Amino acid sequence: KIPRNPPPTLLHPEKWCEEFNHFISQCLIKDFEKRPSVTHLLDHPFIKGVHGKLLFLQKQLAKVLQDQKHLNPVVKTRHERMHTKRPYHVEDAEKYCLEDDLVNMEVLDEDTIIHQLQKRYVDLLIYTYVGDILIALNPFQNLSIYSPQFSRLYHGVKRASNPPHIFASADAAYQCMVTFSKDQCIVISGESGSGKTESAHLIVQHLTFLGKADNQTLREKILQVNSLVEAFGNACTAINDNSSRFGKYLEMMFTPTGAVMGARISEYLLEKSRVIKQAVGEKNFHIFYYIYAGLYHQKKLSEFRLPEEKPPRYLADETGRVMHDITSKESYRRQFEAIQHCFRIIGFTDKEVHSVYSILSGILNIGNIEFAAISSQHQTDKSEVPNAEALENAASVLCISPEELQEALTSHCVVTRGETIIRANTVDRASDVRDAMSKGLYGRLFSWIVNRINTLLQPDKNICTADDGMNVGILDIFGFENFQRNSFEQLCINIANEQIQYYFNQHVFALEQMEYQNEGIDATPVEYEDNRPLLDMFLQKPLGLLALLDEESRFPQATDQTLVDKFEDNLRCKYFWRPKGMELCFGIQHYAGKVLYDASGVLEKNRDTLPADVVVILRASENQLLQQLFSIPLTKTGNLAQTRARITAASRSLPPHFSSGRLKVDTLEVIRHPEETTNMKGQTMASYFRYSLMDLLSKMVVGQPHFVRCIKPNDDREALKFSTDKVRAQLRSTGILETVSIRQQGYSHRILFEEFVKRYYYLAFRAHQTPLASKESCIAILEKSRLDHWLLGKTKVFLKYYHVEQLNLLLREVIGRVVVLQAYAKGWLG
Ligand code: AD9
Ligand code: MG
Repeated sequence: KIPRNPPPTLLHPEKWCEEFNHFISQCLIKDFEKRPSVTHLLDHPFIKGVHGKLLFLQKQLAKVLQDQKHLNPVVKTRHERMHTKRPYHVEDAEKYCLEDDLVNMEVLDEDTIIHQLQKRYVDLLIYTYVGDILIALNPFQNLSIYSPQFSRLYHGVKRASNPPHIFASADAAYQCMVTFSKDQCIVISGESGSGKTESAHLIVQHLTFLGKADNQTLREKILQVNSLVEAFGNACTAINDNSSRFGKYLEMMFTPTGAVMGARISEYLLEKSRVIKQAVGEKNFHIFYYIYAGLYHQKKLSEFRLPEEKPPRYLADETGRVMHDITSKESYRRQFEAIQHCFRIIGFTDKEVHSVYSILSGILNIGNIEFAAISSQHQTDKSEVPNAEALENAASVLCISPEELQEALTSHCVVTRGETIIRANTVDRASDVRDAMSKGLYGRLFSWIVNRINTLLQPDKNICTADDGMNVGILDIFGFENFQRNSFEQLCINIANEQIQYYFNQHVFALEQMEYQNEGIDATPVEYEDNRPLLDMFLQKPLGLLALLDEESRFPQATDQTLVDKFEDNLRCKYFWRPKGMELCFGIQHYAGKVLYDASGVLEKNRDTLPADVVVILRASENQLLQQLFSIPLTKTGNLAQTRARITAASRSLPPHFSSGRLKVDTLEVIRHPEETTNMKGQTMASYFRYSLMDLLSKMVVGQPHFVRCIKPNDDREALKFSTDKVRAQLRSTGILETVSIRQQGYSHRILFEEFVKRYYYLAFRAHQTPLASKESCIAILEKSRLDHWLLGKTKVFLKYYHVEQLNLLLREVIGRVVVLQAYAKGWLG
C-alpha cells in the first residue's frame, strides 16, 4: 500500500536521492510522451546493478499513472472553507463571519471593507486576502504566529485551510516557481513604517524553510543577510525607528527541484546624506551607534582612534548635543555583537571586518574635523584645521597621510590653459569636501559589503549554476514619506514608490483588461487611478522634473531658487504647484498624498561631487579595502553590458503590451541615453536614480509578480489601534477597492492553450496519449479537474486566482506519488 504522505526525510536525504528523484520526475513529467521505460531506468547509474528490483518499480509506476483517474477534487464550497479548522483559536463563533478574502464579500463598498479590516485587526487577524493579493496590517506588537510550526502549517496546503498569512504568500510564490519553472517576484509596498521590511524578513524565513537546503550553513547565512545589510542601510527616522534608507531587491536562488542554493542582493539609492546630517528627531545609520558602543565596551575605541570622552559629531542629535547615552545603551552593544556574528556566519574574514570598522571610524573622525577662516593681508577666505587631532585620527585609521588629507580638504586645483593652479578652499568649501568624502566613503563601503555578500552567497557551481536555477525576488523599498521638511531624498523615495504603484496598476488593471479585449472576452472595465501622467512629469525627457534638475545642475551659476523657477516654468500640470510666500518650496500631488518639498540644497545634493583629490589620496591608502573601494568604479548594479543583456532578455518575456507604445515601462527607455549609463563618472544623483529605477524594473518584469500591500493602522505605532481615516486614505491611494472589484470579476491568470495542455495534460489524459494543444484539450482538463467559472479566450485559458492553486494541488498529488516510488527505490538501493 502506498502511504499517502511519504516521510519528508525521503525528499532530500542524500545527494543521490535528490538526483534520482529528479530523474524519475523528468521521465514522468517532462518526457511523458515517451513514457518512462525500463531501458531509461537501466541506463541510469543509480539503477545499474539492481535490475532485479526494476520489475516491481515498473509496476508501481504503472499504478501511479492509473491512479490519476481517482484524484480527489480539491474544490471546496465557501461554506466548507469557512468552517475548516483554524490554527489560531477563535472562540467567538461570530468571528467566523470575518471574511478572509475580501473578494468573497457580497457588499462591496469602502466602509464595509474598512469595517472588515477593523474587526479582523482587533482580533489580531492582521492579514487579509484580496484574491491573490495580501493586505498586511502592522500589528505594532510581536505575534506568536511566525514559529517553525506555522511554517509547517502553511507548507503546500490549500490556502483556504488556514487564515491568511504572509507565509501563505511566500508559499504561493514558491509553488508557482517550482510548478512553472519560472522566476517570481514579490513586491511589498506601503508607506513608511507600514511593515514592509518585517514582511520581507518573514518571507525570507519561510522561503528558507521551503527550500530545505541540505546545507545548514547556507540557510544560516541567508537568514543573517538582512540583519547585516539593514544595520548599514537602516536608521531611525521620525516615522520609523528602523526605517530602510535604501531599496533592496533580494533574490533567493533555487535549484530546479526547489532547494535553496544561494542569494543575491541589489541595493538602490542609499540615502548617503544621512551620514553627515540628520533631520530633527532622526539618527544616523544604526551601524555607527553599534560600533561606537561595541568598541567602547571592548575597550577598543583608542585602537580605532575614536575619542572616548566625547562621542563623534556625526552622532550628535538635532540640537547639536552629542548623545552621551550611546555607550550606556545595552541594546547597541548587543547589536554590535550580533553584527560581528553576522559577519562571521556569512563568511567575511577578520581582516575584512577590521577594515570595515576602520573605515567607519575614519568617517566618524572625518566628521570631527573643523575648519576656521584665516585671513592674511593678501588672502582672505582661506581655511585651516584648528583641531589637528581629529585630522590625524582620521588619517591614521584610514592609513593615509595627514598632510595630504589636509591639503585635499583645504585646497583644490584648477587647470586653466594647461596650467595647474592651487587655490585655497573657503571654510564652506572645505566643509563640503569633508562631507562629500564621508558620503563617498560610506556609499562605497555599503556597496562593497553588498557585493561581498553576493560573492559569499553565490551558488556552488558544482550543485547548479545560477542560469539553471530559478529565483524568487523580494522587493522591499523605502516607503512613501511625508515629513515636516522634505528634501531631495524624499523626492527620490516618493518617485520610486510612484513607479512601484504604476507597476502594480499595470499588472492588476491595465494588462488584465487589455487581455480581455485581445481575447474577445466581454468584461466590464474597472476604473482605476492611473498615475502615469505624474510619472511622466518626473521622468520625461527633456522636460521632466529630473531632467530639468540635471540641466540646472550643469550651470555653475544656478541656485536652488533658479531651479524652482525652472520647475514652475516648465511643469505646467495639476500635479505641481508652488505655494505662495515660500520661495524655495514646491508641492507635488503624489498618488499617496500631497507633499511639500524644500528645494534648498537640492542642486548640490544632485551634483554629488567627490573631488578628484580626495579619490587620489584614498586610493593611495595602505588599507587594501579602501584602495579597492576607490580604484575600481563601483558599478552598483552590474555594468552596462550586463544591464543591457538583462533588459533584452526581459523584453523578450514581457507581455506584448509592455513593448507596445502605450504601456511601455518608461524607465526602460532610459537605456537609450548613453551618456547616463556609459559615463558613470560625473553622473548626477538624478541620473543615477533613473538608472537604478530602470535596472530594478528590468529585474522585476522578468518574474511573475505577487503583491503584498502593507497598511499602517495608526500614526502612533500603537497596537490594536485602528484609525479609520488613516486606513481609508491608504486604501484609496493604493486602489484597494478597485482591486477587490477586479479580482472578483477578473481572471488574474491567463495561460496559452499550448502551455496549459503541456503543463496539466496528464490530469485528464493517459500517459501514452498525445493531446493537441487545443481548446478542446483544455476543456477536457478543466472539466476533469472539476473547476468552474473559468473562461476560454481565443488563445488562452482564463483562470481565477484560486484555480491555479487547485490545479497545482492536483498536480502535486501525482508528483507526490513519484516521491513515494523514490522511497521504495531508496529502500532497495540504499
Ligand atoms: V520604511 O518604509 O523602511 O520606513 P517599513 O519597512 O514599511 O518602513 P517596518 O517593516 O520597518 O516598516 O515596520 C515598522 C515597525 O513596525 C517594525 O519595526 C516593527 O516594530 C513593527 N512591525 C511591522 N510588522 C510587524 C509584524 N508583522 N509583527 C510585529 C511588526 N511587528
Ligand atoms: Mg523598511
